[in-house]
Order: sequence, then structure tokens, then C-alpha cells
Amino acid sequence: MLSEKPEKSSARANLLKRVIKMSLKLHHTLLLTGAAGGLGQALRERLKANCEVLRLSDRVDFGPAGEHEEIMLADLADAQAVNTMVQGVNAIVHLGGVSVEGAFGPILQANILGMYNLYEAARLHGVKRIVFASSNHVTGFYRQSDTIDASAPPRPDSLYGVSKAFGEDLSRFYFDRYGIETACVRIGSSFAEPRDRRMLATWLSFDDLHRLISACLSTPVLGHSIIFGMSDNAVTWWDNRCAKHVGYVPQDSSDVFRDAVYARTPEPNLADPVAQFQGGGFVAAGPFGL
Ligand code: NAI
Ligand code: 15L
Repeated sequence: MLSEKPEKSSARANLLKRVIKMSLKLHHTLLLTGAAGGLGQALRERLKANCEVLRLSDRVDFGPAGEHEEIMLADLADAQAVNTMVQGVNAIVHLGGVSVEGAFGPILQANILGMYNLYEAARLHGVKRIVFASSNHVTGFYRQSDTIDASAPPRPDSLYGVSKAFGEDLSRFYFDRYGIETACVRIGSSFAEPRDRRMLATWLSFDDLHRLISACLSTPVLGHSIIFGMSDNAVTWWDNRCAKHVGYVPQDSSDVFRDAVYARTPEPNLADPVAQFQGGGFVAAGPFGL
């Protein structure tokens, strides 16, 4: 076979680069909620590869906008503020909200009412694709000896987990009724490193989180998809076979941290529910009363 002339192959390589760039920047203005939080900060620079303009939002002030950025503060419980925040965006990465177990009041405002406000605003403004930061705590009452996929019925381990299950159901309704596509990413534990032995199974690196969100934003047909947000960890409780169409391929693994995590953490007490269930400490938090 004749080989390609160097100038022709470099033109093809440039074209390919342009196509990849275009497919990453499918959405002109991308809204990132929860931008002041841990994952918001981790994704801020990374998500600039996915859009021309990154609109950042949170309810707390987190400083000025940088290049290719807009900042629009909003409390998710404030319908009017959310409406303004969503106007003019093409897709949303929704991280904002209460991120741990606690009293029901704030969870109700941010994760339940806030989710409704966001989807209503998306419907009104014609936004057709959302990546929702759901959580492994939607299914936290499965055992660590279970392997589940997205077809397993929810078994929330906390009020927080219940609120994320509500978000998954609400987004399914908005898909079935209005065609808004959503990826419900049941994030495991996304931190710089796994912090304990449980997180060796649940860990999601920041780079893999960004790969996963990029896949959700760019796959041609997303539909309403539930996908477990995890890196390529050797020990896992989750099977992503129901979300192959998203095209997410993790490239990191918690395995490189295993020895160090074992060395600095005690043997788990296997009689303790915290060590038995996938949700870890969340299964034993509360109650929080009226
Ligand atoms: P975080 O608590 O650091 O950030 C959440 C952000 O949401 C904060 O900046 C907070 O100010 C904002 N927020 C809270 N209530 C709000 C309201 N009413 N209106 C507007 N903004 C509000 O949490 P993190 O770790 O960055 O997580 C981001 C998202 O991912 C959360 O929705 C969390 O539930 C989800 N997630 C995170 C996991 C992780 O391992 N980091 C695991 C599973 C889910
Ligand atoms: C979550 O849903 C929380 O937002 C995060 O702070 C971690 O606790 C994580 O789950 C986890 O399960 O490790």
C-alpha cells in the first residue's frame, strides 16, 4: 500500500484535531452549578475544554470571572434567580446543593425545590441536556458484597440519598414528558485521593470525573441515563453495562493508593453496618428530628 504524503497526513491530523475540538465544544454556553464547592473547583478549568463560555454559579461568592467565564450567583431555592441563571445556556452540569447527610430543611430547599426550579427553568429556556451530580447514596443500603447495575431499585441510605433519588426521578419525568436528556451520575467518592478503605471501591479521580462529564455532554444520544461515577478500581460494587452508549472509559484507578490506605487505616469492624453497606458512614447518620 502507498503511504500518504507527509503534508496530506498532517492536514488530516489537523482536521481530526478540529473535529475533536468541535465535538468537545458542542455546547456554546455551559452552566456549572455548585462552582464554589470541592468538585466545582476541580472542574472549573477542565470544563473550559467543553464550551466557549463557562457560566459559573453558586449561592456563595467565590471571586471574579476569568477568561471565557461568566459568574451568576443564585440560591437554587430561589425560582427567579434560577430562571435568570439558566437563561441563555445550552447545557448544564448541576453540582450545586447539599452534599452530605444532615437536617431535612436545607436538603429540601437545595436538592428538592432547587432541582425542580432548575428543570423548570431548563424547560422554559429550551435546555436539552443536563449532567446531574447524583450520588452512590441513592443505593447506599446495598451491601458491599452486592454488585449492582443501574436497573437495581434505589435503596437510599440517608435523607440526602432520598433527595438524590428524587432528583433522578424528576429528571426522568422531564425526559419522558419534555425530552430533556439527563445523565444521573451516581458519583462514588470524588476527591484528590481515596481517604479510607471504602473509597478504594468508590473512588473517582477528578480527571475521570471530567472524562465522564465530557462523555455525557458529547455522546450523540444520551436519553435518561444512570451511570455510576467511578474510576477503574479493581474492587467495585457497580456495573456500568446499562450506560455503554455514553462511551465513558475511566483511565485512573484507586489501586495505586491501596497499600498507603491500608497502612494508615484500621481493620474494619465487620459487625458494624458502616462496614457492611455500600453507603459507609451515611447509613448510620441521624436521625435529625423535626
Ligand atoms: P460541596 O459541598 O463541596 O459543593 C456543593 C456546592 O453547592 C457548594 O459550593 C454550596 O455552596 C452549593 N450549594 C449548596 N446549597 C446551595 C443552594 N441552595 N443554592 C446554590 N448553591 C448551593 O460538594 P462537592 O463535593 O463539590 O459535590 C458536588 C455535587 O456532587 C453535590 O451535588 C454532591 O451531592 C455530589 N456528589 C459529590 C460526591 C463527592 O465525592 N465529592 C459524591 C457524590 C455526589
Ligand atoms: C457523597 O455523596 C458526598 O457528597 C461526598 O462528600 C462523599 O461523602 C461521597 O458521597 C462518598 O460516598 O464517599
